[in-house]
Amino acid sequence: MTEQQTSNEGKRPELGVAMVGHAFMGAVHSQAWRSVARFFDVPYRPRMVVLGGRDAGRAAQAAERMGWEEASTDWREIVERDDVDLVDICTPGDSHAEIAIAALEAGKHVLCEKPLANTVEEAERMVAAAERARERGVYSMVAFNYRRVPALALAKRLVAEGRLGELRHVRAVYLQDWLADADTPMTWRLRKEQAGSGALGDIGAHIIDAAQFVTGQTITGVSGLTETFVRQRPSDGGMENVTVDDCAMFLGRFSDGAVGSFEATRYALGRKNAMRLEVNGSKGSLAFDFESMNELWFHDGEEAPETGGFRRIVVTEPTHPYVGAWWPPGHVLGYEHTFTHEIADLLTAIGTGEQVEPSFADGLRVQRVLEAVENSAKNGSVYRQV
Ligand code: SOE
Repeated sequence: MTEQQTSNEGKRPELGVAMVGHAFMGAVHSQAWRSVARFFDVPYRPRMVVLGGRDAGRAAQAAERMGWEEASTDWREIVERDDVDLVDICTPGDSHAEIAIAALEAGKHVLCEKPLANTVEEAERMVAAAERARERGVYSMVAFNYRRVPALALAKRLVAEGRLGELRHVRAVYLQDWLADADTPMTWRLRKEQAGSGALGDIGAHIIDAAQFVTGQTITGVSGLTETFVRQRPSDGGMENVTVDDCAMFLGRFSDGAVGSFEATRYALGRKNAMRLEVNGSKGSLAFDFESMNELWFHDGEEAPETGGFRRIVVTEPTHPYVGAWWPPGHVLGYEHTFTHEIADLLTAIGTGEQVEPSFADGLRVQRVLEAVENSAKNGSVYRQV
């Protein structure tokens, strides 16, 4: 943190923030709202005005614990409040479109958790609302936080600088294992009407976005395969049907000629949050694994073979993306910092009047890939244009 960053803090105007939802994402977003203005020279000081939740008691408890001034059970009232300038949506996907559109129409900036929506149709309506709002100086962003891992932002920089040359392969996996036990109880993430899809939308969406972000290319067509291994799970003393995929795999083509393979699963026993990306180009390669998120592996194909090979870059230098705002080299960052970075970029964009990425339009692009994978999988893995 620089001297200038601390000395400005008191003078910055307040931005009233409301958040809807207070589970895992709510907790990590709260942490980011609390710390962002202390570490980044953002143009506003967020005021954590109100936290929304369905159950009054639990919402009040969460508000107290996470540092929100008050709690409410009515998101419609929240988005209309004069002291709220921005609405942060951390609810399951089935309510994203309704809350985001209402907030944008009420003139509030919106940060919305991923995936943007449960269907392409909802995502299209959200993009239309975001575009109308944009004309009135109201901004929106979809929370693909892994773009703000310093190592992945550095990977993007290396690709954009041409250090990898022409891109040929993208290899992306997102491996978790929290469903590997067939007795793990039912959750909203396994109900299609609430979650939209399973591993595909929950974690597959992250690797789709990260791959497009790092390569600067869009996915133009896919051939997909999905599977549901455990079709019923314990719920309220009985069993309930699982209505989403447990794993999704697909091959994809990119807009500038690269090809990719993708795998998202919650059954990779022993893998907790292995979000991995490898890119091979004509001049170099890079590799990343979130379980070692402060490292990026880089192979410079133009080096002499005697000394070449994958090198581990410890991404903690002040010149690395976002890192200068934090600790001295070698003092590593964690999952929660990616959300602080995301919110820092959002606040800066609101201040400068620029569209921040990933925009709702970027979220829609991911949604179209998800839909194409599902359609392809349903039709015997036939190739589908995105
Ligand atoms: C659950 O699979 C989950 O919490 C995702 O929903 C998040 O987006 C990911 O960052 C971690 O895993």
